[in-house]
Amino acid sequence: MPFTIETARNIFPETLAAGAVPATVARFNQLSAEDQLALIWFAYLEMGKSITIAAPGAANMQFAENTLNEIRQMSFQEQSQVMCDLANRADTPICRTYAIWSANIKLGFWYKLGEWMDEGVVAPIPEGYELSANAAAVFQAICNLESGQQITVLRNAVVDMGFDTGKLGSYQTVAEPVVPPVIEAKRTTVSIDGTDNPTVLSYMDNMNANDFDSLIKLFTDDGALQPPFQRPIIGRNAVYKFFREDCQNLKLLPEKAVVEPADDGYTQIKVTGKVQTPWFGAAVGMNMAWRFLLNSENKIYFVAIDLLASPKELLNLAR
Ligand code: 45D
Repeated sequence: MPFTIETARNIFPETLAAGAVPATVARFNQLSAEDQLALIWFAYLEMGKSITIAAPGAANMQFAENTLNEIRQMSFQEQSQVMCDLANRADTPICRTYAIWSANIKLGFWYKLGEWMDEGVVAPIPEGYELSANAAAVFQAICNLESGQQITVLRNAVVDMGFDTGKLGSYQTVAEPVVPPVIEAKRTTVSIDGTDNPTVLSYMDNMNANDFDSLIKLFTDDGALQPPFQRPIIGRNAVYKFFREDCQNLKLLPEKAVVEPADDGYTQIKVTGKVQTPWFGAAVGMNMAWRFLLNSENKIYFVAIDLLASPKELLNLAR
């Protein structure tokens, strides 16, 4: 039987993803807005002791600037209300504006608010704020995660805030401008222990070079990409849009792979290795797997990207 996207999702079923991430985010989302904000504040301070986050570039901040300035002018009480509204996914103009921003713009927005909270320009978490027992337990759970999982919890918490885009009707997303691809002379090439499949190697090299036009040509028209903890993004156009909006300046560091034939002349390849985000650079290496399903013409029909449960999983190349 030929593959469908749904059956393709099950290749390499032994792959153990970091289930602690969605579980922690679900517990976080049950908390009151006040607890959520205080908890992220404490988690952010705690994390800041060991890793620093890179300041977002100007190109990244320009779209959030008006909203940030609007918030800056408000009283402390109004500012706290805006932050609670975001956590509550309320229907307000700011929550609607926020909802259509790319993940990086949302993160840059909070980065700035965090800075302003620190400087006393934006309402701080009240001195002596005590987390509820549940919130304290979630905070502890976050502290116990490895750093790659911690930053994913924070990112997912931020991305989930704001008005629900599902209730917006038709809308256009707002994302930072696409940077030009790295020039030929400055490109790097990966090598992977266990495969020299040209499609897989080009996937890594093109992503590292921000060359999304070349990257997308590696996919079939109906091909799909499944980001960590998400449903697959299906079809060349949608995947291309995702690359341009959410995948700039990543660093993929694949290490090992296993290759095996699948039905209908397809080939399945599992690669494990590290990924760095521009927000934290080399300070955080996320343990990742790529599960590729390539058709007989060596085009990508499906690739899933998983955040792994532990470093031990990097060695799990079971078929
Ligand atoms: O609420 O092959 C305050 C794909 C308190 C593509 C705050 C990929 C109040 C294909 C502190 C102010 C993309 C899938 C908040 C590969 C409050 C592919 C602020 C994978 C919120 C490999 C909090 C890429 C702040 C991956 C400022 C896995 C928090 C990328 C900031 C992963 C948190 C990237 C930040 C990750 C988190 C980035 C900046 C996990 C960034 C995380």
